[in-house]
Amino acid sequence: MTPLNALDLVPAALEGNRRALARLLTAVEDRADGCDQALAALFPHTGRAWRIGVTGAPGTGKSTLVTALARHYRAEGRTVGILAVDPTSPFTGGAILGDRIRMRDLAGDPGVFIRSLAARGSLGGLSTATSDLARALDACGYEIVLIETVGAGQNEVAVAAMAQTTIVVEAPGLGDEIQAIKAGILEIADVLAVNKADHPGAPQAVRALRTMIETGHPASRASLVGHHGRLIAAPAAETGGPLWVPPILETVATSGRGVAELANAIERHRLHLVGAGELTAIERQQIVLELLNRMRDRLVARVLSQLPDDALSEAAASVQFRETDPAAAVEQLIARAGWPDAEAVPS
Ligand SMILES: Nc1nc2c(ncn2[C@@H]2O[C@H](COP(=O)(O)OP(=O)(O)O)[C@@H](O)[C@H]2O)c(=O)[nH]1
Ligand SMILES: [Mg+2]
Repeated sequence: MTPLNALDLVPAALEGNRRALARLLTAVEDRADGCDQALAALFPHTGRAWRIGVTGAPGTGKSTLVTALARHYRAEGRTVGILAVDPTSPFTGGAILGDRIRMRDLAGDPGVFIRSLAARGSLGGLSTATSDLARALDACGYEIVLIETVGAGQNEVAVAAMAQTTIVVEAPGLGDEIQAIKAGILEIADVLAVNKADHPGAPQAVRALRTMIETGHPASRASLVGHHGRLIAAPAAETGGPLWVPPILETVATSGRGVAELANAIERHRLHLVGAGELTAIERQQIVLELLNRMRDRLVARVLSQLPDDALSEAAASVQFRETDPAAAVEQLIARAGWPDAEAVPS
């Protein structure tokens, strides 16, 4: 039953057929035949979902928090799509029993669609696949799309580039609280969740984060002003609207404590973006990044398709033995692929 064209699955998926959607997502992830046409057919139906990225170090409780948020939104009657970009995701089955039980009722809920992506595809493509899948869920009527990624390396930046609200999850008891906060992660946080707030180290983690926000957040550098003893953001020069200072919320994902407040912070952030007129600009910026990403993926695939299978490892060997430098090796690969004017390709 495999040789169906992905495009053939679109009408049923749009009508809410979960099996069709599941197969469609697999086809998209596998870049199967008809996948681009299917995505093109889905595209006019997108733009309604609110995409929430959830990122942070392994073990901070992202998957549990995503489950708790999904349950919260379901109680409000909203439909939820979940994308877990995490090979160790309990959504994939690698969970301990308690976590699996917590997720089981979600998995049986027709208003929830859960998909985990293997972080395979070493030649990039993961963020493209993720945004394609998020769009498919959006098109098929899921009002909230939660995207979980492990905050290790490029992932957290990629998730921020496809989410409208990015939650950075921290947890006490993972060693040095601040060490878990990598450079740049605060810049992408719209909301900070200190999860495992049942742990005695939670207040300390909150304090550490607050200090980092107050000293390091772009908003504070630009224009935080004292107001009734609290720091508030002065109007941003570019937009004329108020700057958003990421709130810090304590949560216990396993019990649901603080989850309503977290959802409330997400909603306030959404209203902020809409109210400040920033949504359009942010979306434009995200699309620019997406187009660049897709262009890179396409060009790399095109060059590789015009080279013999071992060309890349040959080039790597030549770099390894100091016969060629990496930049020159790339120029040679591009030229060997018969690229019209290899020299003109900017490095
Ligand atoms: N005590 C406590 N444990 C939690 C909490 N949230 C998650 N956990 C546990 O922490 C472990 C890792 O959670 P998981 O959601 O898989 O973390 P992830 O790697 O960030 O996705 C699991 O055993 C959870 O049950 C919490 O708020 N309090
Ligand atoms: Mg996880």
